[in-house]
Amino acid sequence: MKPIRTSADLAINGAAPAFDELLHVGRPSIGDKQAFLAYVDQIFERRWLSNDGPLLQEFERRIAAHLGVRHCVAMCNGTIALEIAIRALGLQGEVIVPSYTFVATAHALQWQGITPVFADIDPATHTLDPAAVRRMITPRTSGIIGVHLWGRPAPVAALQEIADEHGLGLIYDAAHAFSCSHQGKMIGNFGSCEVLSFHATKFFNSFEGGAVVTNDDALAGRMRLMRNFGFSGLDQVSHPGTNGKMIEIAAAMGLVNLDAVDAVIAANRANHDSYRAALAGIPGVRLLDYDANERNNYQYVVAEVGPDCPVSRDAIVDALRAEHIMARRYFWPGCHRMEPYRSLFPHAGLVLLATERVAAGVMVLPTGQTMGAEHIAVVAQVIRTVVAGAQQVHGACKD
Ligand code: T4K
Repeated sequence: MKPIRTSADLAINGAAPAFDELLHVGRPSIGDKQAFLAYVDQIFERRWLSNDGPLLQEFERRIAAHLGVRHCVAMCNGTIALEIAIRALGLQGEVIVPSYTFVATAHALQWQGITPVFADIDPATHTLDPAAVRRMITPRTSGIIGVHLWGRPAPVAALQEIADEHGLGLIYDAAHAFSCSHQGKMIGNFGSCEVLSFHATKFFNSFEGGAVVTNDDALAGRMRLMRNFGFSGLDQVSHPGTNGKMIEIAAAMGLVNLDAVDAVIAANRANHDSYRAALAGIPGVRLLDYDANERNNYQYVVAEVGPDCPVSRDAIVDALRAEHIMARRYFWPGCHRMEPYRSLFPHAGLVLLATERVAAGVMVLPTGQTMGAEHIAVVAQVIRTVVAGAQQVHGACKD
């Protein structure tokens, strides 16, 4: 590994990159390959590839048990799971969501002719600000979708209070929050239902996949019908539906990765600790923390570059990428600045001040099973060197 002492050692200034291979945010964490291949043998022997197969059923049972929730309805991905949850709850008109989230949260509404109304976030937590949610309620509002961003819980008690007061549906997008808890209760048990993503880049993956988990028997029943075209018998269709089914090979990957959950958490947690130590003292760069009293998956290493940093977030990200460290600017610039929302609501930014500020300062750094303390020391050293270089320039300008 090249030594990085001064700005001249940085790839952005012409030196060789620190890493030969790209270090990605979202490199999949994977369980035991042999166990997966044994499941593949079973799938081939049974010739049962999809539609409520035995592995799918086992997967759903184990996810529900892991979360302590009555029902897990597994789906082909988290976006379809969101769409089905929204439809099964009968949401319509306007639904309040954060803009500071992956665009799928908003698209799942817009795709179904429902208007996503963006409410601002609390800049300290990056999740919905309940006071902002209240301000966005209109006679057309039918629901709220809270997002447990980065695996950190949305303000569930305050959102439930608002939903009850106004008779609104309440769903959580828990795409980031599998295997996390809030006040000792597993995420998956809040609101009417919660939506999980098992995409390759997630803490826990089934290649692609997702699920809705709920304690509501009737809601679960409706969603099971909806994910399979509404079929309730061989020739019997009793509900409108779509194709949201999870296939057996995905369930197999999920089962294998479920056995690895604690090992992945341990790796992510060690990486998070390494980042905290390595980034300490860099002016204007702050690592978002997890509540040590809760169960966390530590999947996202979120660093905020504040106004007290002498260099911009984008300049740091450019320098990291030149070293082959593929830091991400999740979820910049906010859904409200993406199409179609930018055209539909050109002035949304006026009420999304915290969203805009947070989105402009966040960079997400690589973690997971393929990263270790030695990689993290280099990532931090690049950031430290970029910031120190900018400090020197600022100092020289003042003199
Ligand atoms: N709600 C929230 C809050 C979400 O974050 C998401 C998804 C959803 C809902 C919807 O759930 P799904 O329908 O996806 O189940 C990604 C993912 O596509 C998306 O699943 C995820 N959130 C979002 C945060 O990130 P990209 O465009 O950044 O991912 P992608 O595919 O470019 O992967 C990122 C990097 O990871 C790659 O540059 C390389 C690495 N990678 C990726 C894949 C797929 C690998 O090393 N191996 C791989 O197999 O959006």
